[in-house]
Parts: sequence; structure tokens; C-alpha cells
Amino acid sequence: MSSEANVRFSVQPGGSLNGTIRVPGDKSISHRSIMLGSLAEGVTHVSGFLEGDDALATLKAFRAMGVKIEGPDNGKVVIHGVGMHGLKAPAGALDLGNSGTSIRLMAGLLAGQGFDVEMVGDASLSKRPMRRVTEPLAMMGANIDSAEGGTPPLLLHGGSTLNGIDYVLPMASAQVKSCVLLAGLYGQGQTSVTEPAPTRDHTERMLQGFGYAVEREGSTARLWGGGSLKATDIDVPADISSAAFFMVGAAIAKNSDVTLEHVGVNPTRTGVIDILRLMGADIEVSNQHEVGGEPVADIRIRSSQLKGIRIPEALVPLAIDEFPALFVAAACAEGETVLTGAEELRVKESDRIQVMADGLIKMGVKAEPTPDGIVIQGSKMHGAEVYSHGDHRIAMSFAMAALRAESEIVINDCANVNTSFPGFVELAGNAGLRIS
Ligand code: SPQ
Repeated sequence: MSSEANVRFSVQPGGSLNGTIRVPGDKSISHRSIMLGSLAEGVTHVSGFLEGDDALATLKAFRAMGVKIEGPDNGKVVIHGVGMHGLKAPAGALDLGNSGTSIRLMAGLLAGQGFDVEMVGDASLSKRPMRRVTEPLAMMGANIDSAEGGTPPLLLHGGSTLNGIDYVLPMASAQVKSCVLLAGLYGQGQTSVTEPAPTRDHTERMLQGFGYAVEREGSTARLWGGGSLKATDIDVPADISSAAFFMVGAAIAKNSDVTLEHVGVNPTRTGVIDILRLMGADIEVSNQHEVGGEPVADIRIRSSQLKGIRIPEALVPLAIDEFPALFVAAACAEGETVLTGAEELRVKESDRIQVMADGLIKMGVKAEPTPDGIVIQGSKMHGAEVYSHGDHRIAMSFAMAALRAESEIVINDCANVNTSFPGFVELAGNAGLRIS
């Protein structure tokens, strides 16, 4: 779970990506399956679960609160739900590793429990902002201490009575939206969240899948506290955020043709497809169908000459985790790509604007960070030694850049690729990336 050992990727230049690939399960949906399955009445069967460190941190945390969870075994997890009031005080602090989703969603779920709980994380998580969740939770009546600066550890004092609130999100964040809605399950009366732009809606969909009514009215999601969840079966689709590395890789590398199977294509997550298409990528989406309330499809992508674009701001929250990979696409495109309205990228596992700019500049690309985005001029890329700063998405993005680099790319600090994409090196290597 930590990035202490310096795992380095060495990626030789050139090559192409080909084949039919199934990337691991969706991280956002995997987290939520454990959380809601644990609080449901009855037994929930999950398949396609992401066996990555982040989702496993959530799984272990619920085990530590007395939930019997079998697996994961080949993506299969069986959760013996304890009901809304069945969690028990854990023996010690819950270690959520690198996972912002775990700590922020669990802050909401645990704020209304009858016991105290402390949540800690690794060096990266311990720097990430938590006031965005502790402030609305305090408005609901929760009693939470954080470190100075509003960062983890979080200490939640049990026994608070929560009241429903109508909360207008100050930023487009699915984690904050989910946190408030999950606290609202324990709140008195109604809780609503209004978002400035659509963000991933897996929490709302999955609550409905567990039989909990969530009303949607424009940009507002609303629920009433005091209900219960009924166990259900969940088929986790492949993660579009993991598929995105292969989409960018196949788009930029000559003679590539990749089909990504059974990918989640929830419209709140497909900004990467729209942005790559605007850049001129050749993408086909087929075999669309719905699995357990989430749309899935196969995505085929072939090499093409990309062109620089001004990225529409409305697409930013719909592609928020795919920007490190999209910056690599921009570096390989003809002309200039301009991103604005993406200041949230600065508070992810790393400052994704600065860290990507630093690496691209080392590779000879003109990349100029701005407070809320970046301007990238497409150009040739030479090899370089770059640093991921323990950020899984940075590491995998630079790995794909090697497909178009003129010499070797060495990427430091790649252990956290396991947080979201266990098996990346093998899968990418089999598809044609010259990675070791
Ligand atoms: O869990 P974590 O560390 O926050 O993961 C990231 C990622 O890149 O894997 C963000 F760094 O994904 C978030 C995403 O950016 C997962 C998420 C969710 O499951 O609700 C929502 C997004 O975060 P936010 O802050 O925009 O709500």
C-alpha cells in the first residue's frame, strides 16, 4: 500500500498496441460495492471487483468494523451485510493508504455511527484536502477532528445526531457529493446535494440498485434518511480510467488497433472518449448494454494523427482522472492543446498539472502549467528519467508516452500503480508496450 520501495518502470521507445484487452474493474464502483454491501441486509455478491490496493483498503476497513467479507477471489467478493446499524467499532485506526475515495466517502458513512473511528492514510493522502467533506458534515451535526490544515488523519466522534441538509457543492466533486449523500442515509429528514457540473453518479445509481430511493432533479440529488439497503448482485465493469491509457497509447502509436472489452461507459465518465474524438482519434463504441444499472460497451481505438484542441470545460469533470494520459496525447498531437477549468487536478494523488508538466518538459515538450490547467505544444519527445511522485496515473501515462519517444523512458516511484491497476506491466507488455 505504500510507495516506499522505488519501483521503476523502464520503457523502450516505439512499438504499437494491439489486441483485445479487459482492464481491471472500476475503482469507484468497487469501493461503493463494499460500502453499500456492508450496510445492506442480506448477502451481496460482487464480480469483477478491482483487486487493487485502494479498493482493498476499503474492504479491509469494513472487515475491521465487523463485516464478514469473503474474497476477493478472481474478482469475486461475497459481503455479508450487517444492516445500517450493524457496524462495530474497529480495534484501531483504519488505514486507507493512498485512497481519497475511501476516506471521503467513509467520512460520510461513519459520521453518524455510535462509535469513534480514526482514519489515516499514506504520505500522499495525508496531504489531501478534507475540509471539503468535514465542513458539510459539521453542518449536519457531525463532530470530526482533522490535522492542522484540514488534512488526515480524521477522528470521527461517534454518537452525533445528524440532520439532513441542502448542500450546494463549491466544486464539482463526486467524492464530496457521495460523502454528503451517504451521511444523509443517517440524517433526520431529507438531504440534497446540488452540483455545479455533472460528476460521476455511481453512488446514486448503486443506492437505487440496493433499493434506496434517490430523487434526481436537474443538478440536485436528494434522499431521505432512515431507510434500509437490500443486498443485491453487482457486476463491476472494467474501469474506463484504466482503459484510457490504452486508448491514448493506441491513438498515438503507429499500426495500433486495440479493443477494450466490457468498459463502464457511464456518461459521467466518458469525457475521455469525447476529448480524444475532438482531437481526431478513431474510436468505435459498440455492444452497448446495461449491467446492474451501469452502461458498459466495447471500445475500439486505432492509430490516428491527433490535433491539438481547446478542451471544452464542460468535459473536465467527466474526464478528471484521464488528464495525465490526455496530456501525453496532446504532446503527440499537431498544434496546441489548451486545458482550463481543471484546478482540481492540483489536489489529486499528486499535483497532476505540475508533475506532468515537469516530466513532459524533461522529454523536450513545451508544456506550460497555468493555475487551472496547462498549454501543451505537440512536438517530438525524447527519452528521459521522470518522476511519478507516487501517483499511479502519472506513472502509467509516461509509460504510454514511450510509444512515441525517441529513446528510453525511465519512470520512478511506480509502486502505486497497484492502487488502481494491478497487472498493468504484464497487460501493457502483452499488448506491445516495451515495458519492464
Ligand atoms: O480515490 P482517489 O485517490 O481520490 O482517486 C482518484 C484517481 O485518480 O484514482 C483521484 F485522484 O479518483 C477519484 C476522482 O478523481 C475517484 C472519485 C470517486 O470514486 O468518487 C471521484 C473523483 O474525485 P473528486 O475529488 O473529483 O470527487
